[in-house]
Amino acid sequence: MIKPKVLVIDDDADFAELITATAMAMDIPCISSSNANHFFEQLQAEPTMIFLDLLMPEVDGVELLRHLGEQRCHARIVLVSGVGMDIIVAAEAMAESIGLLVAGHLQKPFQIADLETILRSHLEQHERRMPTKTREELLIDDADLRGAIERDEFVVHYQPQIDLATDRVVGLEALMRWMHPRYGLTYPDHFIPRLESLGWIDELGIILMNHGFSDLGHFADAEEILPSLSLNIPATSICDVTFPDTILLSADKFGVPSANITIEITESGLIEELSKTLYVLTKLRLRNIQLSIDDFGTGYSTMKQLHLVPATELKIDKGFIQTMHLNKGKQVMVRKIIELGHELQMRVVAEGVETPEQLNFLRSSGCDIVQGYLFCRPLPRIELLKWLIRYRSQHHR
Ligand code: G
Ligand code: G
Ligand code: MN
Repeated sequence: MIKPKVLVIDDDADFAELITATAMAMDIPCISSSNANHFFEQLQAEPTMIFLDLLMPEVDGVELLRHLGEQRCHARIVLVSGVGMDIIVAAEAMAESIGLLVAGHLQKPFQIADLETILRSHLEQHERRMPTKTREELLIDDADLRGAIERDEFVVHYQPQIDLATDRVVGLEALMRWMHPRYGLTYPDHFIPRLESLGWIDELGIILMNHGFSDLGHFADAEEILPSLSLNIPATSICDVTFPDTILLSADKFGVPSANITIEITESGLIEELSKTLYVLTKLRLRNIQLSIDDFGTGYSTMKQLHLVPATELKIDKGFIQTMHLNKGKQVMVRKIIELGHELQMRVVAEGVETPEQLNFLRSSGCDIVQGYLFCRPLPRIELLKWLIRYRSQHHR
């Protein structure tokens, strides 16, 4: 029996067959179910994508979503339905609110091309993350993590940020990976939460700074202007009053001007800890370190809190960018976030840009800077250097 990667649940045999056949033609093993029992049996095979019909005579799709949420299903979900767009959007929001990953939707009758696009994005997602296993499969114990810090098994990958006005690379986001002795390249979701709960995340921050600042010098040679380096720092580290001195010392050691450093803090972390972090944030800004509100749009900041944060940059969460073609409401949000950022004198960065359509929309909406797989994946230093040289020769002769 094949182990399905894609699972379809739809009472309409024609649609189920269409999705199955299209997936199989793309070499993606796929199985369909028309009833809930069979569907949950197939779920044991841990498919990576699920096409789910919202409206079926016996079970309703929202009920199935709730079960998937309870089972902590990791598959990316695509809602398929003939119901109105407003209902699909509400169902998507509901799925996301219970921790499911929504990859998009298909409104019946849909174009085969749209189905293929979703399936292709699924393939790419998996090629990219192939070395990584699911959270349950990776057994990382605390001693491994301690050893990783001591042996410096961490590597930093960099993803370019492009200024839409000039097409130049103006920034690089540093993203940590762990070269695990047994599992190979391991992504942050497998070790950051653990490091945070062990209280070792500040040590990772220092490793990140030292790698990042030392590498930045190499990138300077490939670019006329020194790009800025964006570092993801958890709000808990920003509560530490010694943080500004730590980062300035490290920057100084590697000759990195403070104006070329951007600290990214997630919107939710920032707002929860605002009273504790304002001291450090103000201190960083006084020394001209840039401050970015990451994953903007996913937290719950109010205008009152937002205008107090001395941020220089707003980073629109990739969740908005990646689904905005499906959702007029998200397009409005993106445009309004850009306006809001500009009104508050911040530059606005969009992350997770994957398609030319997304890029065009962002350009016409006045977004300043873009970042995403459309341009470049996060890459190791040497690979990024090659990319920068190629990009420059293509864009700025
Ligand atoms: O590529 P990606 O899987 O790297 O990153 C996943 C998440 O991990 C992102 O939300 C990013 O903010 C976070 N992350 C990446 N690198 C670091 C890091 O060095 N420190 C912290 N605290 N978070 C990081
Ligand atoms: O820190 P933050 O949560 O913003 O982390 C950015 C995350 O987004 C990293 O995990 C990075 O690898 C990922 N990423 C960067 N560009 C893209 C993209 O175009 N598509 C997707 N799906 N993820 C991206
Ligand atoms: Mn980030």
